[in-house]
This record gives sequence, C-alpha cells and structure tokens, in this order.
Amino acid sequence: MPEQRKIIHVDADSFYASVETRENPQLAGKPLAVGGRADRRGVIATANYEARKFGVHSAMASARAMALCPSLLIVPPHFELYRTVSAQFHDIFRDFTDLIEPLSLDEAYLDVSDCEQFQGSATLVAAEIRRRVRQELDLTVSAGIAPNKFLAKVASDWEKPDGMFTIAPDQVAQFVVDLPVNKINGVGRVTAEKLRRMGVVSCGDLQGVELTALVKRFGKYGQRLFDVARGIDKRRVQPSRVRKSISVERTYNEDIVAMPAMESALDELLVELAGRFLKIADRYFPTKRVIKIKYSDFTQTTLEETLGDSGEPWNDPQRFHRLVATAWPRGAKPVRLLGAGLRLQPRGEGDLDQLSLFEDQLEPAV
Ligand code: DCP
Ligand code: MG
Repeated sequence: MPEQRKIIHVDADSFYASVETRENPQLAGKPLAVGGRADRRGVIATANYEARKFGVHSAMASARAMALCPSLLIVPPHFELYRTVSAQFHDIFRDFTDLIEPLSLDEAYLDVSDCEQFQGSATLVAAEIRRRVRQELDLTVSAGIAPNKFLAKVASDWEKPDGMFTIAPDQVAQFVVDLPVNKINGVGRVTAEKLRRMGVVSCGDLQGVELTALVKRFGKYGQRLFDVARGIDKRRVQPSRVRKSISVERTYNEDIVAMPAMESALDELLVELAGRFLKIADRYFPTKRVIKIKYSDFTQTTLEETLGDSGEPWNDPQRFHRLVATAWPRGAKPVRLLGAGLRLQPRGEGDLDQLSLFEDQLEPAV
C-alpha cells in the first residue's frame, strides 16, 4: 500500500496588506493596497479583500487600481517587517513539524505525517496553527489539509480568507471530479484553453483523456496532468528549497513577426516577472537576465547577460529588448513563445540592507 502523507498548505490572507493594517489599525475596513505610487508608474503588490471587490489585484498598475477604486489607499511596502512576520509564522510551524517548505514569505507546505499532537489529526493541527497565528501575531492565515501538496494548495484557497478546508483521503476521488482544470498549479490561460478545445473543463473530463494523448499534446507536463486529474501528486515536502532561477513565459496565439510587437510582449512579461520576483526578493537577488525564444518551427534559443553592479534595475526593459534583438536573428523565424527570467543567488543573512533596493522595484524602470 502506498504511504499516506498528511500535508498542510498555509497561506496568509492578503499578506502585506494585513500586516500594514495590523500596524496601523485605522486602515481596517477600507480598501487598501500595498504598492508603488500611481503617479510614478507603480504596481500593486497586493490588495485587501475590500479593494478586491473593485477588481484591484496583485501586479496591476497602481494607476489602473486608482481608476477602479478611487477611494483606494496605497501604502508603500515594508519588506523587512514582512520577513520578520514570516519568520514568526515559521516559529509556530516548527512546534508541529520540521518538514516545512516555504513557497514565499506567506506560503508554506508542512508535512505533519509524523506529528503526534492532536492524535495525529492534521486538521486539528491546522486549526491550532490558525488559532495561534491569530492570537500571537494578530493576523489570519488560511489552510488546506490533504494527502498531497497539489490538493493541499487547492484546499487552502477553498475557504479563503480566514478559512480552512480538508480533503480526506477517501474524499479525493469525489473532490477532483468537479475540480476545474484551471485550479491546477501550472495550468494558465493557454493550457486551459487548449484543454477546453479538447472538451476538458474539469479534472473529471481530464481523466477521460489517455496518457499518450496528454504526453503528445503537452510533453512532460502531460504526465503531471494525468496524475493530478486523479488527485495524485508524489512530490515530497522539501525543507530548504533553493531556487536557482525564476521565469515567466507565454505562448502566443499568433506568431510574433515584428520587433514592436515583440517589445510590447516582452514588457508584459516583465510586469509578471516583477510580481513573481517580488515575492522572493527578500531571499534572492538576481545575477543574470535570461530570455528564451521558441520559433514557429519549435526550435529554440536562449540568451543571458550578467547584471552590472552599477545599481542598474534588473527589470530595465531596454536591456531585455536588446537581448531579444540579439537572439532573435539566430533563427530569423516567427516566434511562438517568449520567456523572460532571472538567474538568482540566495541572499546571506547579512544582505538585509539591500532590501531597500527592492522598494524601487515596485516602480518599474521606464
Ligand atoms: N505579491 C507581490 N506581487 C505579486 C503577488 C504577490 O508582491 N504579483 C506579494 C504581496 C502579497 C504576498 O506576496 O501580500 C503574498 O502573495 P499571495 O499570492 O499569497 O497574496 P496575498 O497573501 O496578498 O493574498 P491571498 O489572501 O490571496 O493569499
Ligand atoms: Mg497569501
């Protein structure tokens, strides 16, 4: 019989915004975002749930957020504080297990299979973690409890904010049948659309597609789709995961054939990359810019450049444009996929002063 794990996925609710509200209680109940200034081309890092009702969300231009919600308050981020709070979350987690895998400052997987408290009930452990976070840190976290990482992460979103949801082993089969495929981590707009065209909307539909067909259509990811559709995910909780790079990429419905279109596609990717990077900027700094191009005939090329140490912003669009302009002629064919990324180096404990640098990055270089 396969080994049964008990995984909890914990995710703080509107994390930066909640911390700011805790520090400054008169912000409570008002639409609030944390981010860069609208008049300086800033972007939103996160918004509280009041602001989300107006359509405000992470990675949105602050100017657009103000247009959607004129009463929105935008406060600047305090990364050192978020990092401290994150360490405090982990102090609480460690009272239950050492098997903790952080995904970002406010998100982590916990493997509590060997935890003996609460007669081994992962649901009761999660409830206790939530209670302690509320009591000791005056913040709320949501939790998902399930036999694996994939389901735990879906579950933590199920009753968000300030909620928890358990998927017991004997409920998995039932749960996945109706689960929309876009809830699968990694299934973005493009993949969801491809699946829809195959008649697949839910994981139940996905179960009806043969493995060979999925692998043919999606490559290695096909196997992953096959497994998660059945609620299977064998990935272990890996305590101290070290990242080496971060990237975003997009496949275009129509191939890109001209440089101006390429540049605006790249600019969009950079906004997304900035959002992703900001979530881990306290722990890593970028060392290289990377671009990836896949041509219409599926051949591909990548090019990277080392970041100068002159304090230049990593997300300088001009530098990314130049990289693409250099790499593209290698193939001189229409482009179907474009990727932008960063090679990363973990920060040492002594690098904290550099954090103030990242406050600027909420205002992308023009
Ligand atoms: N973040 C960011 N840029 C993004 C996404 C997130 O700077 N594009 C930061 C701000 C968030 C924090 O990371 O507060 C955690 O991200 P989450 O995706 O968990 O979002 P929240 O915690 O804000 O909200 P939720 O309640 O949906 O978890
Ligand atoms: Mg969160």
